[in-house]
Amino acid sequence: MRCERKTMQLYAVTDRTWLNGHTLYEQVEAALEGGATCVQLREKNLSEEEFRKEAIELAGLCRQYGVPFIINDNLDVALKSGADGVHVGQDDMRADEVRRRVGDGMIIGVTAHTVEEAVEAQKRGADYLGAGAVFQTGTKSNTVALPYETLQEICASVQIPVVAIGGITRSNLPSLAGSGVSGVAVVSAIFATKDVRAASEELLRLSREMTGR
Ligand code: 3NM
Repeated sequence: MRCERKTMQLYAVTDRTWLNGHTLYEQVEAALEGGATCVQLREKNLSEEEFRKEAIELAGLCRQYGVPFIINDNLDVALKSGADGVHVGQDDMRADEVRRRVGDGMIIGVTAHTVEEAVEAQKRGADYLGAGAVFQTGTKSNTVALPYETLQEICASVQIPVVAIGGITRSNLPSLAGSGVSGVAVVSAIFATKDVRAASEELLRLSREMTGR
């Protein structure tokens, strides 16, 4: 398996909205120090050149910590930066097309909102699924609200790990217990905090309790 369940335990997804005077590199390093088990670089407004430069730096950082580094959506950047994988949404390229482009070694993550999308993504070669939005979030617009039961059904319908995303905080994280998710993917509950390292430590502890690992 290209993606182990424990890799999904605390998946930190970047967002430069909340840099708070720090660089993204510093923030990601703090998240890694706090125990993030996977990092995704999610950039919606950078030029290709800046995106690639940032990706190369962060790929090196994550390698030092032995943590997989995933690029959101941009295959070229993923391939040119030495990233470990790429994450695509339902409106992006299909997993089998991505696989043809990136080869066998890379992790492919796919966002799924329904059982059908989940099963299809697994069939097409996805290594893990992101399922959300499990709670209301202001971080991403147009998210689809995913009831707990649907999350449970998605987890039961595939063999690959499923990571929950969307609006996850330290207070609502425990309520994901029993859903079958392998962990949580988090943007603001890590990066919008003053102490990114402490937030990651706390979320990792809660995520482990939630999955019983
Ligand atoms: N994808 P926060 S929700 C990037 O539902 C992303 O697919 C989502 O940010 C989905 O942890 C989301 O701050 C944003 O709520 C998650």
